[in-house]
Amino acid sequence: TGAPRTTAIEYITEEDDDRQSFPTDDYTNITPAIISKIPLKLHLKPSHPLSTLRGLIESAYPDFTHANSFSPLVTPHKNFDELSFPADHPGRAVTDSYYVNRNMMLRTHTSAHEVEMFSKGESKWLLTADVYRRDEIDASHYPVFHQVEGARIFDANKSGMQEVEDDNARLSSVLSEANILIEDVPHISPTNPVQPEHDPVFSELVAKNLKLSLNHLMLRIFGGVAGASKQNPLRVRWIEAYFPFTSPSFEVEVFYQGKWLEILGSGVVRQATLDTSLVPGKIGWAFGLGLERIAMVLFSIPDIRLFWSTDERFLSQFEQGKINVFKPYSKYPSCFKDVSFWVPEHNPLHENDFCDLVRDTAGDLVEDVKQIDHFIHPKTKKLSLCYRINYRSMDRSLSNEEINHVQEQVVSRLKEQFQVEIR
Ligand code: FA5
Ligand code: MG
Repeated sequence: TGAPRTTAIEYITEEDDDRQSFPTDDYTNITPAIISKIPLKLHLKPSHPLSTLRGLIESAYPDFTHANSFSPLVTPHKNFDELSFPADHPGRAVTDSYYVNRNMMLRTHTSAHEVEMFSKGESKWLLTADVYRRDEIDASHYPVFHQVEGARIFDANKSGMQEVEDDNARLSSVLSEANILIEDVPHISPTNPVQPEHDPVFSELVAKNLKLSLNHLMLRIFGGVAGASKQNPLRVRWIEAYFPFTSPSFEVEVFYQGKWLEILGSGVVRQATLDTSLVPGKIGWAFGLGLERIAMVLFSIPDIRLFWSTDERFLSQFEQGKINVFKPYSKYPSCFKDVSFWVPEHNPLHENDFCDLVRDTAGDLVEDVKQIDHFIHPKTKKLSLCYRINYRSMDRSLSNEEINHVQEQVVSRLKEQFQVEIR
């Protein structure tokens, strides 16, 4: 894309003032707007809803190691290869992930740290962190969000499996008393197979432990606020899924406020991951859960940008450890601007490139971006696109002048970086 090719990228590392810089190359697509999010660590900000939710999840796993200060800069090897992603997986593309350069990227999921954690000898752990994905712009998508990864491994032998069975008995008895209704799928099936390296009996026991453990977590998170009762139990639905680094794999959805809400991905850890971690003779599970979507429904937060607000009218409403309903202070008027242009044949423009340019120019003043027109000129075969950018501040009224100015900057950067011809 249009990022500078020669200057180094600087960012502030975990050890506060320690600046690191990286050379850029043809993969570089990280923008200043994204770099500015790295030091914010909302999951650790006291009283922030994301921090409260992290704490609530950690309290459900008191005997697990809790890690939450891993740097988001990882190698593509760590984010993808260590987790058995194929070489041609779409997630690797510069259109989908943020690269500092060919050898360094922003993690797209917390699974990037699985091998690191297992290699340290950790057998029960949670890891919370910010993750980065290039995506569309609307009320539920933001290029930075937060995940909690959880994992547990056991000895793949008789005594390890006894440990699993004991834990399963304990969790089953807790759940049998609770107002929870679970729609299950088989632990193993032809479309969600046991790994060839695994004893199917062990794999089933571990998958069952994963499900019991997460059903218990859903009860911890939603049981209180959902006001579950015998007549109106909390509904949790298990679905077969696919991830390159687990098999069998599952997704979990929770029925909340009349809708099924996707909560997490999970599964029995691929043996290749444990082999790479140099922990032989183990079998276990992992899950990865997104914090924002859960926090939006728990705290009634209507727009994902609000998590990044520095407005006291937002921040002062929350208290660490407490789940309360957010009261919107005001909804300011929105204003949209359209931009239409011809895309040059030699320089195709991906929708995520356009969204990043808008995000980098307008920051959180942009509420959503939609493509409203797309056509190919019958004679010249040239592609024409029209995007509608919806501007709205969450904190104040915007003047027409201010929005026009931002829009002019969007247009001029578009011309400069992508050589488009404005219509
Ligand atoms: C993953 O990221 C896997 N690493 C999860 C996993 C871990 C599977 C361990 C197996 C074992 P996925 O892309 O589906 O999977 O994201 C996991 C969760 O993150 C989703 O269920 C959702 O809650 C959240 N999530 C994903 N994309 C977004 C987004 N753009 N905005 C907010 N939350 C998101
Ligand atoms: Mg998913």
